[in-house]
Amino acid sequence: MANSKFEYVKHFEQPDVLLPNTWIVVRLDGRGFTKFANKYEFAKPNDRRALDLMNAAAKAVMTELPDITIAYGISDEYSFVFHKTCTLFERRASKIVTTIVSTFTAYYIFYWSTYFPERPLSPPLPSFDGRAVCYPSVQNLRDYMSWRQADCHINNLYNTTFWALIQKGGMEAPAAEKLLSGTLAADKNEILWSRFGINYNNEPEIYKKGSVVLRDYELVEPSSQKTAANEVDNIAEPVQQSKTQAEKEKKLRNKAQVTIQHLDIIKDEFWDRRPWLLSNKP
Ligand code: DGT
Ligand code: MG
Ligand code: MG
Ligand code: MG
Ligand code: MG
Repeated sequence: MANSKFEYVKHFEQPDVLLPNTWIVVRLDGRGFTKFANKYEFAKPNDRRALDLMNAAAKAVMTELPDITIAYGISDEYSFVFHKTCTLFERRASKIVTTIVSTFTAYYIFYWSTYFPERPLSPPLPSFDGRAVCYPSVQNLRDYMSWRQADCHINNLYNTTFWALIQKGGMEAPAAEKLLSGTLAADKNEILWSRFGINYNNEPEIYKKGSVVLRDYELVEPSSQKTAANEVDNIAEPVQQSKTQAEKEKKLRNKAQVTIQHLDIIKDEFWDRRPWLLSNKP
């Protein structure tokens, strides 16, 4: 059948395929959540309900999209990682990003009443922006994940100290800000301990480390994975999986429960114990 005379408009669509053989990270972030958090009176500096809601939405996204290898969330943001061999939507950036962001937003709103039963949502409703970035090496990907977790730590230590000075110390915000300006981590730990008897190490892991969402497979003993390469600064390129290993992993992945944990993802141990996360797939 002849094409309609209108069909030429299709040629205006531009390809947006993400670079092959690279790790894809989709990061979403709440739009205007400073205002949103005030509207719904989120606890400061951390609202456990708000974080649990973010985690519930991320878990739902991971369950619906088995291509996602791992996800990491802090504050109003979440990063979703796709293996470098992933071929979801032919790696078209806009399809991947919009699917993740709309699925996440839909579940955020769906689960809202579970976590905030006494505060019904009213417009403007929560929304999220999203972007996809390609990382060519395991080192780059791990540095990305480390960057987000380091941010979590830096922000949380600052915010915990800042709000202790205000809520427990009766300080005004500008004075607290001035006191903290130029301080190092050790200074903030000292302020928390000497003024408020707070040992930062005992703060909840979810606040200090953020949230890792992953499929719960059998863990590898830490010692059996230790190689000389892991002990130097550079992260070794991971091992190649055989075809049977890859098939076995796929089966496990489809059966595995998605779990949320609050672990150190900067150190090697996390990745060494879960070699399937970064291994080369045939
Ligand atoms: P954006 O992303 O450019 O549209 O603007 P915002 O306002 O979302 O800024 P962003 O994403 O840099 O920072 C996240 C904001 O969300 C930050 O102002 C604090 C707020 N927020 C996130 N989690 C919590 C929480 O647990 N408690 C409170 N009180 N606020 C939170
Ligand atoms: Mg932002
Ligand atoms: Mg935001
Ligand atoms: Mg943010
Ligand atoms: Mg369609």
